[in-house]
Amino acid sequence: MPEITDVENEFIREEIEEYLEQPNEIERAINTFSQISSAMQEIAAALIDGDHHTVDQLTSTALEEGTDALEIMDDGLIAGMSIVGIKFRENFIFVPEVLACARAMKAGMAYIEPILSASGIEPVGTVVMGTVKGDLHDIGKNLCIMMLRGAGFVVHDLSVDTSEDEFIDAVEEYDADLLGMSALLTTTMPNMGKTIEAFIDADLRDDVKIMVGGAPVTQEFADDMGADGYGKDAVECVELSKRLLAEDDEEF
Ligand code: B12
Repeated sequence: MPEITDVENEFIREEIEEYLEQPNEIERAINTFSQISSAMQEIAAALIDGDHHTVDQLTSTALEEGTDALEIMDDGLIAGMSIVGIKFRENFIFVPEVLACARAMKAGMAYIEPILSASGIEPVGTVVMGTVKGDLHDIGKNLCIMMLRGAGFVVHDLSVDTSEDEFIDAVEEYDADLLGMSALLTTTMPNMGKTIEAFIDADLRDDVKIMVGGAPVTQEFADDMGADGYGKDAVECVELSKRLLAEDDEEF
């Protein structure tokens, strides 16, 4: 089992020691950061520090040196954001600090997105994606979109705070095969179910496969609200989209 001393980056070691209190979260953080390269630890540290200039520069350098875009996304950016999430939850930092971290995440993603999107594959399906009404979190949704585009899907991004009608109109306008909804707040999660009901009321439920995700969403919640699928991260989002599309083809 790795120890805190196995985490090479001093800033990250201090963050874990100072801000993480739950034993399972400490263990997970030590496990993650002891296994990732020093360059990725530096990106994560700059993200946790909310330093978008450094994230920008380190991401660009890592790509020039041949680091895989997915490795930077998972080991640098998402790993860093997991510490930010815990500090925010425990009130060690507040909205302005989290916004600085989100800005740093976007600075890194600006390099990653074109790489993941430039697969040049024939479009495999059309997806409409949005964060549900009342919810302004878009980082996870944007990661899913990036990965979906990289896998050859055409994605129409409805951004955040998306109403039921906006989802319905977009699915009809783009003749989408799939609808993906994201929610990060327990208070906005029910809006996914309400949107599904709106599709039923509009007699459009059978025209589109609906998938849901976001940190508080679970498979059980997805089943209860009548979604066709749930994915825990962006990689699962792509796998799920392919699976739902294949099921759709079998049905017709
Ligand atoms: C960044 C952040 C913010 C930023 C958002 C910036 C932005 N542009 O997105 C700001 C500062 C604006 C913010 C505001 C608020 N936030 Co906030 N925020 C976060 C934080 C720290 C990180 C979220 C994040 O980006 N995670 C990283 C991404 C990569 O992960 P992800 O979103 O889960 O996405 C992945 C998967 O879930 C999945 N996925 C996501 N969507 C989808 C969709 C589909 C279809 C599929 C298949 C998969 C999938 O794939 C993604 C990639 O792997 C979380 C903490 C946390 N642990 O989640 C709190 C958190 C979500 N926020 C919280 C709160 C309370 C708020 C505020 C109410 C705070 C306030 N008092 O104002 C406001 C609400 C604003 C609003 N109306 O939406 C709480 C929610 C608590 C709850 N029980 O609901 C959290 C959990 C923090 C906490 N523990 O207190 N926040």
